[in-house]
Amino acid sequence: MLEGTILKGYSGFYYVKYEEKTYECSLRGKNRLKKAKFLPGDNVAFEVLTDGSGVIANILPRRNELIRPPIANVEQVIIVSSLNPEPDLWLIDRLTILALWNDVQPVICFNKADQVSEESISLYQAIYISAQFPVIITSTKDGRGIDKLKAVLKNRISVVAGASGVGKSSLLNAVQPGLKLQTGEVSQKLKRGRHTTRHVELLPLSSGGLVADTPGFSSLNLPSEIIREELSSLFPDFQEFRENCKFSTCQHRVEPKCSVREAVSEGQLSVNRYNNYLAFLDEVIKQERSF
Ligand SMILES: Nc1nc2c(ncn2[C@@H]2O[C@H](COP(=O)(O)OP(=O)(O)OP(=O)(O)O)[C@@H](O)[C@H]2O)c(=O)[nH]1
Ligand SMILES: [Mg+2]
Ligand SMILES: [Zn+2]
Repeated sequence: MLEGTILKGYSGFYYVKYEEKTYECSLRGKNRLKKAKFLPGDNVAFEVLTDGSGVIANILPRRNELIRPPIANVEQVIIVSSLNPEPDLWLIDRLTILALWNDVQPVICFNKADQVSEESISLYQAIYISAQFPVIITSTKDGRGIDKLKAVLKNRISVVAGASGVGKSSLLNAVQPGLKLQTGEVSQKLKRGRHTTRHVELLPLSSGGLVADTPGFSSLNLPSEIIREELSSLFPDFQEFRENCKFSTCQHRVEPKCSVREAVSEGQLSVNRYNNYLAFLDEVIKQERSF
């Protein structure tokens, strides 16, 4: 019996990577009867038959399970924004919350660095470094940051996320040219045209690691299970200040002796991050009421 990782499921088969090989596996017996739902990223024990194909015997416990994209055991999400047009900090902050909620490490990637000045790069970089996230500055045109991205992806299971057109697929192609992911015009046209089936798939990188490209999106809901008292725990930069708020249930909005608000007014926390926090808090409260 071997232990491998599912890269994708496709018309009844699962493609399972074990070391440098990918095995086409089927389900037999109880797994097929149960219609067990296996996801890319799942670790499975499988048996190799004489014809070289495999049979999945069982699934190993999951660390987590994302819904969009449906992938298991994701360790980090590369949140890609373009520097030109300006990055959407609202979307970045939402994605970091979703990631942390699912026990996934967010990595912030600002792409298209070839199109803006060093000053504006440092501005955005500073916000997210002080928010305590790893930040990578990239350009697929002049190649900067690609090695850094490659190093971050190495030996981990990652998902690349962000708005449409920010360069997600281009970045993965730059990390590994053999991937030949569709980018730019073609990608746009296909999306608007007839229904395109998009199979979720983990791509093996030759430097080690698995990564999933995702189509861009424009809207994104916060997890409906978050309650208002929990939201600020998904802002790592608030952590050291939260601990000093007078009330342990402080929501850092109007409460007296709130260290988070003090930190914002003293410039120790980003006003932008704080304002997004307040807007997300309203949203979380509305969601709570609708249950
Ligand atoms: N100037 C510049 N253009 C880039 C860079 N990276 C990507 N692009 C361009 O941006 C456009 C969109 O790139 P894609 O890689 O398709 O973007 P995407 O995020 O995968 O988009 P979706 O698949 O629609 O979500 C293409 O025309 C790329 O050539 C970059 O670093 N600098
Ligand atoms: Mg793409
Ligand atoms: Zn507070």
